[in-house]
Formats: sequence, structure tokens, C-alpha cells
Amino acid sequence: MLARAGGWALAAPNVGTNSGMANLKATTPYPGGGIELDVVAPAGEGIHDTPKPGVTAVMIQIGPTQHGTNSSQPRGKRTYAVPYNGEDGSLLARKADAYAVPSPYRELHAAMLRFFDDAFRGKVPVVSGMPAAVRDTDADGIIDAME
Ligand SMILES: [Ca+2]
Repeated sequence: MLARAGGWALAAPNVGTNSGMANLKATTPYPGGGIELDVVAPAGEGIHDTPKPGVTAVMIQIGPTQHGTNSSQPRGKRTYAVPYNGEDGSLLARKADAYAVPSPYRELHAAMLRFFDDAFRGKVPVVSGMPAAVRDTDADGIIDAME
């Protein structure tokens, strides 16, 4: 909701919104769930000048990874199974045996350095260099919809 209020788009490529995701095969949210967002694609060196010329504010999906370690460690640990929402909107919160997932933190650091370097040089910050997200929560090479 914050992204929509701020006019921030979802960076391409992406795996679609995660908000309210209840059906992984159809990649659809539960009724009343989900947030529609604009999508912005890289132009030239990367993504910039969004949501308006002169600034860059965009949401980037990173995955598979784990929140928290995604910016500091090469691997994270997940303990919940997907999907997180039932098709009726209920929160499933099913525990799973802990499993490791990769975290592309070096690519994230490089993208952040580029972004802040651009800003300190008085340029419109550019977002670039992030690996395309894959909806494969456990990082076993089989996308979530096929498990
Ligand atoms: Ca998988």
C-alpha cells in the first residue's frame, strides 16, 4: 500500500505482486487481496526517473532469498512453507523444516553503491544489476507453481 501511495512501480523483470498471493499456479491473490502496481522496465543503463523525472523510487523483487539476510549474507534460512495465504485469504503460516536459500547480497550491494554514487554525484540514481527474481522459494530449481 505504501508503494501504491508513493506512486512506486514494480521493477521489471518481476514475478508479479506477492501481495495476497494465494494461488501459486494461477499467480492470483485471494478475493479482495493483492495490490495492482505499475511496472517499470529498465531504460538505457537501468531504471531511473520514476515515478517522475529527476528521482528514482522503485520496488525490486529479489528471490529466492530470505528477508534480513538478503542484504548481508550469502545464504538465509526459511522456516515457513508457501503459499502463505489460503485461497480464501486466510493466513496459513505452515512451519516447514528449516531450509537454506541463497541471498544475492553482493549484487544488491553493487546496485546500492551505484544508486548512492549517482545521487552523491548529482545524477538521477539508476537501479541496475539485480538478478531477475524467480518464484522458487526453496531455491531447488523447481518453481513454486510446480511443487
Ligand atoms: Ca522450489
